[in-house]
Amino acid sequence: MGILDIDIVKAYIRMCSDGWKQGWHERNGGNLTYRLKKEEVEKCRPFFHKPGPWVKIGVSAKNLSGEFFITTGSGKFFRNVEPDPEHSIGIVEINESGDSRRTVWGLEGGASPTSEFPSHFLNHSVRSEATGGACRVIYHAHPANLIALTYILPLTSRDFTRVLWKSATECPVVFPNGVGVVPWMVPGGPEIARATSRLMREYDAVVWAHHGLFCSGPDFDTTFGLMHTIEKSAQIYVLALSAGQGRIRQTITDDDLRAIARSFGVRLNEKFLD
Ligand code: 2HA
Ligand code: ZN
Repeated sequence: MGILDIDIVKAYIRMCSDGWKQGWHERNGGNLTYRLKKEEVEKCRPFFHKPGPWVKIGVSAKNLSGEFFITTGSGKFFRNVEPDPEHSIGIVEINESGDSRRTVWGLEGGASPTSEFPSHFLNHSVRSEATGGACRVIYHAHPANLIALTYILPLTSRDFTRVLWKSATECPVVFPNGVGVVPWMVPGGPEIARATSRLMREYDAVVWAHHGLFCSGPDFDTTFGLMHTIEKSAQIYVLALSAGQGRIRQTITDDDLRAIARSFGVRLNEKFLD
């Protein structure tokens, strides 16, 4: 029995492999963090090593003080997570003031947590607050069709939400609040982290223009499913535009969206409906 036999660690690794198989993680593209439950920390603790030094995150969140996260490593490849977890992922602990982290397992060979750790951290903070502590997963990927849309649609939450809701019938049920859109920004620092987390207060998915998508959720299935659903919807829209040479003959109407919401018992974000 080792740490790699613990269910939550196995589930984390499986999600990395699933994302790789979807083609969303070229080279070192994308990153995944999971906020461990107390009982999961206790299961993993016997395998922790002497903690590394405290390192400032660059942003802070009081509500994450003392939490533990599984994280992918900076510069590490999703493709390598399953064959080489010890070098590709790790577990970090957050300090009392919620502004520093230290490695307690993995990230061997001197690796650091993902370069997008500031964005993951602030997103965990706001999503945890917005969901009464239910949110545990933040997932960033580079799905090609969704990224392609950021070259042809206006970069607004309204434009993206409406196109995605109307490109696959289940979409309004899966993300009834819609999606946020962050304009192009330099990745990897506190600025894009703050811009993303402001939108994550309202949406559980946020597009990064010309870059990728951030999704949040309570567990791996829901969060992976959200990424998958949004990318599939984007793919259908791209296929329809391509096959129709830019002309959409018919689509799901706003009244159709309202009918789906009524039937499935979800509340759609009204500001996106005409
Ligand atoms: O880790 O995806 O946004 C590589 C990235 C940065
Ligand atoms: Zn990225």
